[in-house]
Amino acid sequence: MAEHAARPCCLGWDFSTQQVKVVAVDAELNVFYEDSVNFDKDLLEFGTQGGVHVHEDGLTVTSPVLMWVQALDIILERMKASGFDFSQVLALSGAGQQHGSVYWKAGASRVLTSLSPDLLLHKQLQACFSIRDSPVWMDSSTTVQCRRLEAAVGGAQALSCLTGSRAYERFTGNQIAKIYQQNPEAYAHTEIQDKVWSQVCLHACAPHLEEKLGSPVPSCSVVGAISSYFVQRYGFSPGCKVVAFTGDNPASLAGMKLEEGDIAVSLGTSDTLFLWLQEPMPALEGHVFCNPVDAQHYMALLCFKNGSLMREKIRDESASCSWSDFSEALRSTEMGNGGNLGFYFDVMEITPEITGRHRFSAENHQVSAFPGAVEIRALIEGQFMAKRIHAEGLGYRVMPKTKILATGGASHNRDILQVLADVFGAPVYVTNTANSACVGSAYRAFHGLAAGTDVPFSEVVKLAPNPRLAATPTPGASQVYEALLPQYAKLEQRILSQTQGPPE
Ligand code: XUL
Repeated sequence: MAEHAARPCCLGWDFSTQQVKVVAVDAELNVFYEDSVNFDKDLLEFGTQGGVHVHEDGLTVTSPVLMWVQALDIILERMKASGFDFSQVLALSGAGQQHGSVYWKAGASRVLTSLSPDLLLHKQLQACFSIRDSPVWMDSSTTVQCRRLEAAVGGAQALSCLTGSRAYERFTGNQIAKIYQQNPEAYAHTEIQDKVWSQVCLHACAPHLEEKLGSPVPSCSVVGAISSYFVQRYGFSPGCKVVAFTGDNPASLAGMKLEEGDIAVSLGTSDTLFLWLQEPMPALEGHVFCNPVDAQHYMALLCFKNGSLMREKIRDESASCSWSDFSEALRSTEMGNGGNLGFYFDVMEITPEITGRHRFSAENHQVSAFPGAVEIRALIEGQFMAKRIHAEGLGYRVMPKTKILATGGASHNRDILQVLADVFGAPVYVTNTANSACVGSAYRAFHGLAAGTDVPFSEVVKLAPNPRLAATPTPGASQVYEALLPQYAKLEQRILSQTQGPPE
């Protein structure tokens, strides 16, 4: 099509749980093409729900690896049919759902170097995988392997110091350990490409694992030129560069243009925090990952399960099911809520592992109820204080240039964002992140092109749309919350010690 013609661009791919998505971004950083294939709707023959198969044990969750390959075929064929000019693609990069793993069978690299451009990929890669149902991030079947891994490295905190996270069922090391233990033949026939890993973790997972992995590279590395298969079948230029792919969370951080000291807060069904970290302090909660746009730094991820779920419940109970009454309650109560603090976890929280509702008066006495407006402010202040406390627990510090980027359903509520700005003492911006992993991958492709010249990522994405300012801290907010934050942290510890047995 005419508008696709003759525009030098980069492609960003996102292989997510429910779909594969692509965007094309031009040199002015405008997205001018996007498409997606939804696994449940467009690839009915695989019979997935939400892109996955939940097995009978309720713990094992996998996706057919060939479904992902076929989705790539479908998108590329559609792009070709629409007249997309692949010869203009300077570079591409991408992201995948984190922790999903693919097991190339010994000999697959030979097949990959001799692909016929006359056939679709999924026809040629049928026999190339030693495991056809790939474990994905929703899998929680590897508790045994998790405990073994922690024991092998000297405990959960030791593992976190080594890798950035204690053992989690969905993480790939434990998934590989399970495959080795339950299906040694498939493991033996697996070849995995180049990375370098912690020796003690490698040995704790499975033997000869390092041979199947290779050395990790900075995320902006060009890992090679595109395969001749894509050049011949789709008309990519042979010089089109492939920039290292990353996880969907790091790719979103890039897509949101997070910078040093920034924090992204996604206010959805559950709330998620991405932090830019300089000096991480790995802990028993949250995850520290490599930073996808600055190899010297890190990023962290924290998940809070009781997000909109709780906000909606309290809205129904204390604000007559009305968001405008909910907002009015926030406006009519003061910062700090007169010292009243609340913890609202109707489902077992992840960060921290607490359940139930716990309310405390200014004198630290546990009380069973608050007046409606106090309840609403206690919920919102409590949710944001918890975020700040747990972010700081991982080494995060608010800096004078800190921006908070808010996304997700609750980011449309200005009064909620005002509390966020006040609790963190930093301005809050809103941004559209519908495509952030995909767009972030295209930005990272541009960064990969520029990386040889040491241009920082922030310079590469200078022209990309900026987030919109939504709230700035109220004068006096920092004094209020500096006094209240230690109080909240202390009460959280008190609840934890009352609701949990002695530590293992
Ligand atoms: C992060 C995680 C999920 C997946 C979603 O650790 O498991 O956010 O990355 O695709």
